[in-house]
Amino acid sequence: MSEARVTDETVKPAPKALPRGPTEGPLTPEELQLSARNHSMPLEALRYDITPLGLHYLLIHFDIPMIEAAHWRLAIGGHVARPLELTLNDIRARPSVTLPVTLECAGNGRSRLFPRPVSQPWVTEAVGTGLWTGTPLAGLLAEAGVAENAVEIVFTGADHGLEKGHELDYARSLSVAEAERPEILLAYAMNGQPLLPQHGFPLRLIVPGWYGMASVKWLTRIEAVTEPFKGYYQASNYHYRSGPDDPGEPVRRIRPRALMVPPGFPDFLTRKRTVAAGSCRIEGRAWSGQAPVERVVLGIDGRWLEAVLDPAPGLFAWRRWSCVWEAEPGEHMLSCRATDASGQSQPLEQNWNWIGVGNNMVQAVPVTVR
Ligand SMILES: Nc1nc2c(c(=O)[nH]1)N[C@H]1C(S)=C(S)[C@@H](COP(=O)(O)O)O[C@H]1N2
Ligand SMILES: [Mo]
Repeated sequence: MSEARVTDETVKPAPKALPRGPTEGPLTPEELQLSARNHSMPLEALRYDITPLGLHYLLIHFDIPMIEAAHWRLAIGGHVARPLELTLNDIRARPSVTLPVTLECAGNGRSRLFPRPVSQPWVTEAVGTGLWTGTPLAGLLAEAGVAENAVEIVFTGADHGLEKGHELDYARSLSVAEAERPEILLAYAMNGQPLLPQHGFPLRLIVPGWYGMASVKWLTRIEAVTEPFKGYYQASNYHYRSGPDDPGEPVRRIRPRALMVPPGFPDFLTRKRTVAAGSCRIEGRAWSGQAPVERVVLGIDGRWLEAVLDPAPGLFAWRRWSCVWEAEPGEHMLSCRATDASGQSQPLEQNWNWIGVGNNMVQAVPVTVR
């Protein structure tokens, strides 16, 4: 057998170095590589209350770890009275809860920012609603006995890699009070099936209401700590920063957003929509991690119509909305805008920040009516 040879034809250097900060330039090869690995939810899947397996978005920083359930253990330790080591069967034998939860990546909307922070270049569809089954974290924390002086609980995944020169495991923390909220799950099933490898098999955290980074996948360790956790994804990444030197505010709960099922049919390359003239029902979903969505309006060339909201399938899941549009021939711009019970609404202009998180600017969908 001849030895494989690496030649100039097979390996080409990247055309230029990755820009260090936001860019006004075209998409880089690194962004293309990330977006091919981490897919979004095709917007036509907004038709489902529960996103079918395989259509939910994915965000994986490093590699998907391959874990065999038989050899896997969850360690619960640190400042606890009774450290635990549990098998998947131990966790499955505990009280279980099934909850529809809308997850959204904090970077959703990033590629619509100008200048564009160079990272996973989401457009608007890094969202999905899973029906998650697991055991409430609070029960296990009570069993382990979190020490009085513990301030946070740290969750560590089995995946490992480099970020800006730091070598690390993916890990995030929650304050003890937040971790004890009853809806926080250690989930082993999604839509009635064991977790798929890419969604965190065999066990992941689900933190309803928070942007996706909090819901640590491939969990291996849960630790009570007496000092605030300073891990990269907690202390350095996931902050709303105005520039590289601004420490910023941590990213937590999901800001309100409404999206529509793209009306009519698309052009293959541009995705531009064509709709038949006449009564056209526009529908979509709206969610917020801060308070229930109370209102959605559909914008037609800057004129706003009130949409009808269906009941939400759960406290932490998106709501369907719909509205009838009398479509007249010509070129139109449709948009939709959600407002939640805390009074927060979506901005009409970009929500710019250094790493491109929390950009919930309203969606704009150009449509040709004929
Ligand atoms: N261990 C681990 N957990 C993780 C991540 C990761 O890369 N590693 N990505 C986080 C981010 S940023 C998001 S948005 C969600 C995505 O979850 P999903 O891929 O199941 O949709 O997982 C979170 N949990
Ligand atoms: Mo994310």
